[in-house]
Amino acid sequence: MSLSLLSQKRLFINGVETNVFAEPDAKLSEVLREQLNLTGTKVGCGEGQCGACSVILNGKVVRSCITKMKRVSELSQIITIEGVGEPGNLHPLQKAWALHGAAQCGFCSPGFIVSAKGLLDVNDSPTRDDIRQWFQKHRNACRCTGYKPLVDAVMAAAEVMRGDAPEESLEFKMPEDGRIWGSYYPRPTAVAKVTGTLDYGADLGLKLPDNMLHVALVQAEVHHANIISIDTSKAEGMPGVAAVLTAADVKGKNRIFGLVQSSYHKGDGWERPIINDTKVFQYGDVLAMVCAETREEAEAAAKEVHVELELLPAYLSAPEAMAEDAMEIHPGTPNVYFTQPLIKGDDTAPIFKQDDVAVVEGDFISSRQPHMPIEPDVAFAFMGDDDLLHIHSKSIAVHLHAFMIAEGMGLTPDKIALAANPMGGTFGYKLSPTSEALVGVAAMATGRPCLLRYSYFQQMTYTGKRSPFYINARMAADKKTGRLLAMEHDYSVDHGPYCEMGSVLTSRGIQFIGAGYDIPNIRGMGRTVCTNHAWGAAFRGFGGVQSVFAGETLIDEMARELGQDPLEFRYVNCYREGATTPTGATPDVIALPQLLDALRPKYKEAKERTARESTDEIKKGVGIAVGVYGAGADGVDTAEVFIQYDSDNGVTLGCSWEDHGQGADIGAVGTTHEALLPMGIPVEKIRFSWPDSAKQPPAGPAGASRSQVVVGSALNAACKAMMDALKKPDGTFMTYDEAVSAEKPTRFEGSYSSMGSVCDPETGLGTPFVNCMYTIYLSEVSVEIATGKVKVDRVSCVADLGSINNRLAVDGQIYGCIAQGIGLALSEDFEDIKKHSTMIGAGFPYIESIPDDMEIEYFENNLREHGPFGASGAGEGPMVNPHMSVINAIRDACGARIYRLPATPERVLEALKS
Ligand code: MCN
Ligand code: FES
Ligand code: FES
Repeated sequence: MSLSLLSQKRLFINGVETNVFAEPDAKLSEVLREQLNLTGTKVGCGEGQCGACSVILNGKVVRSCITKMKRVSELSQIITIEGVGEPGNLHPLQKAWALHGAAQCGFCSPGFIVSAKGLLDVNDSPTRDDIRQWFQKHRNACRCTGYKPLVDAVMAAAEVMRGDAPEESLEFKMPEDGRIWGSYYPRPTAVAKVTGTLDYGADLGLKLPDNMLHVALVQAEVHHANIISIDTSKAEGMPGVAAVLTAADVKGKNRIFGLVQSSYHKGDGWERPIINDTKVFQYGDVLAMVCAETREEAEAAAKEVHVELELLPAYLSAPEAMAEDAMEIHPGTPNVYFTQPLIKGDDTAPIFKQDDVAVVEGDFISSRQPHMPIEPDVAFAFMGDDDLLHIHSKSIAVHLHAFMIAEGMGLTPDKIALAANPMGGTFGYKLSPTSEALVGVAAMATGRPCLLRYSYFQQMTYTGKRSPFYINARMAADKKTGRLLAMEHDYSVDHGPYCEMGSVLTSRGIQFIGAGYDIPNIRGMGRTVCTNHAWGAAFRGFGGVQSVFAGETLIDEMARELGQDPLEFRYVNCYREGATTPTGATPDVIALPQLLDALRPKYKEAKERTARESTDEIKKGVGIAVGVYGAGADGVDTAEVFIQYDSDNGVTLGCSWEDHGQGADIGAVGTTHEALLPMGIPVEKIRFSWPDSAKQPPAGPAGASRSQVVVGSALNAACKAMMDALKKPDGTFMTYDEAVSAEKPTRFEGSYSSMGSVCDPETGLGTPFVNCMYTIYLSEVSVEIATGKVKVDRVSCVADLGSINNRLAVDGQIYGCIAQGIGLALSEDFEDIKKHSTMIGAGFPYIESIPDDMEIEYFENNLREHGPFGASGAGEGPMVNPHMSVINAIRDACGARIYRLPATPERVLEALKS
């Protein structure tokens, strides 16, 4: 047994003298969180790269995850978020954070607020640049907000603290008409987020009883292999070990269902093991799990599990896995397991041969963008006294996940209560089950609560990624009229080894390459390819991002080929009455001409500015990109919810709208408030509840930007049912007590189904989305010609997302998408496991790479027929094209055309040469 040597120190934590007993090498973050219960300090990367764990130590902002206790001297003064302010007594920074929508998922908020306090303690009048430099220096990273709202919040708080603005300027002012729809009402969870009192998964894990076991994974460090043997005997005898589990301990089929529905899909969808039994399919696959009393004991024992493997060839890209001599990764299923053709209009081959036709063509490779939420994956499970297996995780699809994992664990979905914890961002990776089945198996095998926290390395290497598309595409346009005539494409999707959502993703190519433009004739083919790189997961702008890369490059190049202005060429060809989408559908609204009209003056100004400021060393340019994306899942998309009338005449929302951080709380509360306006229920009495598959009916996943539209419509239906039942003859509504006395119901159900049709498997034609989001971005960039380094100077967005429920939420969605789009364009990747398995290594965009100069203009006159109060979605539409405005701006600045993402300095230099 290892000796634990402690040192005792007297510290002043948040002004209170506290005796702390800790090992000299213990991390300050762990002591604060695990010994002193100060869980407001969050741990993200655990490696000094995200600043989530920031505290003030003797007047200096430090990252507590890399601060060892031996460096914390006796009588040190430490300020954590708990010492900054608390609910009911908020610090101006915390008020400003809530008011400016600076807390989306909120996981980074305590660290940022503490860091900002550190700045204001030494500089009470910072400029925006001072603030940006401070956050850069202290490595405060945010994946949700695009940073601008954070700088706004610090500026506003500083003004109040200096006495230059009244304290009330940090309070939301209720609109006079009492409506919050369309307002900047701060989200209901904001106060908990900015005070660090919201418990995320790791915080809840600390609240589990003492008999809780920690799970450590034994994972493959190769990409493809046969499993020969696994020896657990030594690990089983290690201190604190309660169980070492292998595939043999999984009670059911030991597979996670990959949601295969179509007979056109080869393979049955049951390829993904919970614990791998016969083969390793990708780096990180789980070979065994150790459950032990402490995390350290579990990890120590996991190192002693011995695995014998027979290495197989690793196919780390679609072309490699498609090679003729490549073996089947899942024996019996070809590596190309799904194809989706598109046949629209006339045969395209003759059109491309005509003399009066201009043709542009390109080969594109998009990146394996990692999601990089600040909070790494975390889950726990326990057997409940209700005879259910309770699993708490970052699930954004609670009912779907129960269904996907149940059979593999030997259960039926109704025996699982899958709950979504407050979470620190997912951006779609959590549309896949990650650790749910693992903790479920561990709890079933040991009979004890089991907790699994991924390290950031595990987050990077063992969660899904954006699937790279390999696209060849060409477009033809009439040289005289400048009208698009035809398009052809052929693309392969590297979806990693597991098929979940692979076919849906592949269909996105036919739906969105060329979307936004009236292209009458198209021939295309997409295919899904099984490889041994990281499995493909949903990622914001799923398939749209890759499609727009090809589509908006060709559009831009075609404008040049025809000698036309890129904006005007788009204006001529974009959707108008009579146009059809790539899959032959009628656009839900005609939005793009209006957006381009609005952009034109900004574009002209930007062109003049970049021409004026460009030098031989630093070339400046302007890029435009059009984006269209569906709000809702393909075809018929359904949600069920209920509303409970509470005894204080408020309501509790029974909807499983999962909150990644996008704002399910304000989405559901804002929609319900608007729907129940005639009843006049105050917004504070409309209660969001955290999703749990055992407590709420299936509202469907918080994916596909569907929730505002589909779940919002179901909530609206429930509200109508409530008002119909409770309306009195005089037009007023019964109170709860009156309803009970009159034996009226107090629970009201609502459901909604959208009316799309999935694309035909043989022609690709169909109307998969009846409600779409439209955005156009304009970016200005500077390219350093000597190095190939690109800086984004300014971004404007014009957007038609229908009627807007909450402006703070939607502004935040767009700013966040801009930041992720810049990362996608310039730096982010997950190709090389060694290099790309940390935030910095994978090219995470910190504040210095995101411009402060961002503006958004909304157009709300196109009320959506299929959406509550005319709303469309907001989560993903704004993500499909910001990267392309940057890539097109690079081309405009210096002539370098990028065909492979990201546009690293090396690739820009290479493109400049060619
Ligand atoms: N909204 C609105 N008015 C509209 C449309 C939307 O106020 N007309 C608001 C909604 O109320 C909600 C937000 O905008 O607060 C996004 O709504 P919606 O587009 O319906 O998307 P979902 O709620 O279904 O959220 C999922 C979507 C997706 S698919 C990903 S991925 C994503 C995203 O949202 N991941 C996110 N945004 C994210 N934002 C954060 N901070 N973190 C993530 O992981
Ligand atoms: Fe400490 Fe990331 S810097 S958790
Ligand atoms: Fe910053 Fe989510 S709000 S990471």
